[in-house]
Amino acid sequence: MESFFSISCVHVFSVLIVLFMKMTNHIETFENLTSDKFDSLVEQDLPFIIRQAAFGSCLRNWNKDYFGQKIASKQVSVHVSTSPLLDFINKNFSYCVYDFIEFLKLCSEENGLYYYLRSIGNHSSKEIANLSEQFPEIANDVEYPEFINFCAEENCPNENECPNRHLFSSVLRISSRNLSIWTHYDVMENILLQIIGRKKVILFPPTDAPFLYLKGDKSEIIDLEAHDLDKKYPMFNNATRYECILEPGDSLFIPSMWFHNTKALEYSIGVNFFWKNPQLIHHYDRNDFYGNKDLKLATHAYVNLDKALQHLNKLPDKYRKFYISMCIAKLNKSLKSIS
Ligand code: AKG
Repeated sequence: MESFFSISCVHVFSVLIVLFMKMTNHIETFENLTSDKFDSLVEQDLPFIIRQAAFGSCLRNWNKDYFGQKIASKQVSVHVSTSPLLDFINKNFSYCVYDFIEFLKLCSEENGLYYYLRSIGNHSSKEIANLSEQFPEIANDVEYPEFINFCAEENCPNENECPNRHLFSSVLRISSRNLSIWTHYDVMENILLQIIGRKKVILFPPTDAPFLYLKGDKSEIIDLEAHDLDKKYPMFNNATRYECILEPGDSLFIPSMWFHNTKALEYSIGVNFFWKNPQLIHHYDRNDFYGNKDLKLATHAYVNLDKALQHLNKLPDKYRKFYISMCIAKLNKSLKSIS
């Protein structure tokens, strides 16, 4: 009986491991990158972790005492919620303004509320987040490793031909323990540098869009760890999950259009850097302050698609069904022609 019980346990355990391996894809980790290696990895369009790269003294100096000396009374606008699962679609948080040092205290203690700073421009949401502009006192603590190859010119006149990368934004992110950010995609590539605490990141490739119950760039599925997700979201089973845990000093390359969700396993401080794709310089929306507005041509396409559906919806069902299927066939043909 006892041996039957232990054999069954081993069996269940192996099935669970196999299921976990099937569901979660591996994210590769690299150290000592050269710029050629970094370029070739970025080209692959897969997330990857970089261990212990030279991101400057932030990795040694940043703590509460240091911030107390440098930016104690700087005012910051912060998301505050009674739920650790921030939900942008249903807005289960409010924005509150604190002195930086007061915010750090609240954010790092367990007090029944969850806090999240995503730094923004000085003039509310009409400016791009940039550490040098909003946090000049600590900005030099963050350096960019050479392999990223950021352009040294602040306002490079020739962004679409220049061989270097062009920084779009540098964003300070501070979260309470257990706080998670809604699943979303960004139109720009970025590196998420983890400085204090551990953070879990779950990603899905762009091809998973049909399985993620999207509203714009955000998924309706808020708790990715819930056990009964398939009841409410049956198509989510088809998604291909990539998952990793970032330790302090690790950074993660997040390709553009990859869905991602982060959960701070501990009180957490990080910075991320978005950069522009030279081929898309003229396609970005000028009012995009977050790196997540759809490309202008895609927005036009959505508007026209809505118009097309409005036209077809005026027809009787039989004809509407026929013409919508014709449109889908056209879209599928176009999709198949992309390698
Ligand atoms: C991003 O890097 O685009 C994120 O959404 C990161 C969110 C976070 O870790 O706070």
